[in-house]
Amino acid sequence: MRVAQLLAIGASLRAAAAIPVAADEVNQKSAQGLHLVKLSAEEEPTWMTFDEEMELVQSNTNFMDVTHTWERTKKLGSPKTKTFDYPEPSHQDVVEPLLSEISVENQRADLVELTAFHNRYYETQDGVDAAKWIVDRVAAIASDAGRDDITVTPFQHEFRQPSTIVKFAAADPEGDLTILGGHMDSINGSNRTLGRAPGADDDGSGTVNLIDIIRVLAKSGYKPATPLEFMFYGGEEVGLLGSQDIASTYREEGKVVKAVLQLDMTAFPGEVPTFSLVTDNVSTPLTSFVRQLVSSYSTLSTSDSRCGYACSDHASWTANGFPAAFPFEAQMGVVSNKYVHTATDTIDAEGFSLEHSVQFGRVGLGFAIELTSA
Ligand SMILES: *[C@@H]1O[C@H](CO)[C@@H](O)[C@H](O)[C@H]1NC(C)=O
Ligand SMILES: *[C@@H]1O[C@H](CO)[C@@H](O)[C@H](O)[C@H]1NC(C)=O
Ligand SMILES: CC(=O)N[C@H]1CO[C@H](CO)[C@@H](O)[C@@H]1O
Repeated sequence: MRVAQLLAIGASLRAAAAIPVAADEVNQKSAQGLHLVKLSAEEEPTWMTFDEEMELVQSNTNFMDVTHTWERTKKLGSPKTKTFDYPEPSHQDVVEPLLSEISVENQRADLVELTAFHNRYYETQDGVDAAKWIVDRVAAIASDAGRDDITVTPFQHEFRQPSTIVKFAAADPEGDLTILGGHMDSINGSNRTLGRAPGADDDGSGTVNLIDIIRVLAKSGYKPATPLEFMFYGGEEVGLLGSQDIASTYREEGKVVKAVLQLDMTAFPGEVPTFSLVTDNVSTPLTSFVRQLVSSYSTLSTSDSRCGYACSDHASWTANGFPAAFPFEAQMGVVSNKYVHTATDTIDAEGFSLEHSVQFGRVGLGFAIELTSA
């Protein structure tokens, strides 16, 4: 995740961004190693070298790298945003007995293994191995639970690190889709390829929330009435690459997605813990629904945050017309995890709390069950 902070570099690059991108330009320029980078919802994207793009990462400037999605989404035109009614939480009888199964111990065990990879950068072997670790871990969970109705599939991109998609087969396979996701890559802001980037909070925390929710659902024998998918995105830190590719693909395929939950950084609460809900570039009805889930299934109160353009993968879904919500570990701008994108974003970092993160697992479990139960 990247914190919204438009510093000087962002502003200077914006000025050059006015010329519309021509059709052949994308192939030509990307063959020369340039990247097409979008810095706001309104403006045309601009071409940059990879080093220039990475200066954006270092200065905490939000962007989407649209090199491989610009032409595709342009062909699709403006997305037709479909609206959905989200019912009040009403499956407490199913959710509540499972809440205590969402556990600090399981999340810690997974996180110890996940953060042991030197980094999870989108173009390193470690980044590829970490994606494989997720596939293997979830496949083992499904197999231990005797669940051949749960499938685990790598989603290959234009870069080395695949995303992973986990699908629970539904009683009604044609039903509208519910998605929970987070990014599995990490980055060391100053030494991207070789530097240590444990990414415990960003976004090991969201990643192990998802694995834990899958584990609890699988073990409990829960079978969704409507389709349920979990996504572990690759390449988020370098411009939301994995989630853009998947969200564009789902739009191309005409999939109907009724809800997307993004979990990116859930373990750094600050002194007064809250469950903070991002209110910009999200679906307002879905966010209201998540607010109800927080009061039903967590012990925290909510606060609101604004996160700006393209700060995490929910923005890829929003840009493609799909309703997304993004709860965050703390109020943005009030509390910030200063270890993010460094070698010290570890489980042992001062202020890191899996007890806090578990609250997001509980709400995520409620989200999955409430939206996919008959
Ligand atoms: C990047 O990290 C590696 C591994 O720790 C180290 O050997 C290398 O010198 C670092 N490079 C820079 C430019 O700091
Ligand atoms: C990046 O990685 C190097 C080598 O592991 C480490 O020394 C350095 O502190 C890291 N950079 C940050 C910003 O943590
Ligand atoms: C696509 C979109 O809605 N982008 C908006 C996200 O939120 C910021 C404000 O925080 C706006 O400036 C963007 O236009």
